[in-house]
Amino acid sequence: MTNSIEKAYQAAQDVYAQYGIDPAAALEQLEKIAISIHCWQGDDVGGFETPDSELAGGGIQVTGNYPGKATSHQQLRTDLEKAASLIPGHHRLNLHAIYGEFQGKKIDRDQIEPAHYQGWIDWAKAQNFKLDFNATCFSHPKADDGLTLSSPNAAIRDFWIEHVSRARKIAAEMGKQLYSPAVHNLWIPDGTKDVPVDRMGLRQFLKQSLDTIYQTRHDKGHMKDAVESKLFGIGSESFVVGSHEFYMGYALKNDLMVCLDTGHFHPTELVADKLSSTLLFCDEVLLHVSRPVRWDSDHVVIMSDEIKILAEEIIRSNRLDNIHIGLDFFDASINRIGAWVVGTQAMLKCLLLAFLQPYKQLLEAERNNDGFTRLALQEQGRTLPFGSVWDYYCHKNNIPTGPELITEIKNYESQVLSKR
Ligand code: RNT
Ligand code: ZN
Repeated sequence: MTNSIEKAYQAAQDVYAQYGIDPAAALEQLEKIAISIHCWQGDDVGGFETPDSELAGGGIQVTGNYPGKATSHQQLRTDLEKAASLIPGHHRLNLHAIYGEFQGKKIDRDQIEPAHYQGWIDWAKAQNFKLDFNATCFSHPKADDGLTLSSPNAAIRDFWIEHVSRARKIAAEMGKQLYSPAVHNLWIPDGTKDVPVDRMGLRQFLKQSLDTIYQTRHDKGHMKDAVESKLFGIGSESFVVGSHEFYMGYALKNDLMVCLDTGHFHPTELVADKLSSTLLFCDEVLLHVSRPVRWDSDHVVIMSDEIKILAEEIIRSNRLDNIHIGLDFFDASINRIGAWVVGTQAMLKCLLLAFLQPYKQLLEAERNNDGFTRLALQEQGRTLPFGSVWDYYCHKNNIPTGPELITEIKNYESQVLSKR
């Protein structure tokens, strides 16, 4: 097996050499990219506030009840370690506030402290992970009527302002201790099922709440802020307060990042196409890579055309350091470790595929107005032996490929997950 992977890699190197592409250099570049892996695929966005916390309300939904989900910090960490061992490279872990360690106490969201996340920071240090963080403005009685930071009720708004402010502080503490700024992303579920009367009023409330929250600035060496828009959600079909225009405007005026989630736009819009425009006006951007199937369904990321084009745009922008690649999918209907591994590998594979395109020649053809050569090269790029380079990368990192990878995940299922 080893031998055949190496042989295939050598053959691939010869093919790529015809285009002046060096697969070894592509792998070196890929190795430098850290993906922010979301913890919430491991337990269906439930969190551990109470022993039986589960995703509730909030305009998002997880479907499926495949056995073996993590129900404690220990289980989630063990699962993450397993998943990470099957993903080449060094990556980040993205946590939500509901994953704090509350020691069985009822700590409401407006009471969270850095201490509740120290266990994660220590674990991250030991695992060589950097952390990112999110306030959790859903699955809570004070979010039940669908409005949080935009609620006309001042007490509700204040509660969530306090929560988000604390979450940002926690993110700063994570970044400080781990020597890498934590991205704090804010997504709120606010919206209405039916057509609202006062859109402007709700957006004004949201703006006012954000002004209070972002008045406090943290050291950018410790944390960076992002705000995430949405198009519609379950229960917010007719109107979403935090629309794209709302947050684009807010982020530009207040020096924040926008978070572009691939599931949060009209089905024919491509986030890939938004990246170059956004980067011309914003220093940095956060991506939530997901797979919407007809709606914001958060399916496991695969090598779809959309993500391939996104990866090309990421690389061709020449702004890799300014693009934070986060994953945001959750499927409860299949092995959850498998979902993490397949989804994260798919993102990495799309990036590798992008690094392996004959970019120089493509650009030259485009500049020369040689549409045929551009088209032909684009088509050839699709079938170059990229799989051999990926397999070699995994092999070099002692990660099984092909049927062996599936067996490895199934073994973990029978030895660990099925005993839960
Ligand atoms: C929801 C947003 C948000 C969440 C996570 C759990 O539509 O995409 O990013 O999925 O915060
Ligand atoms: Zn998202």
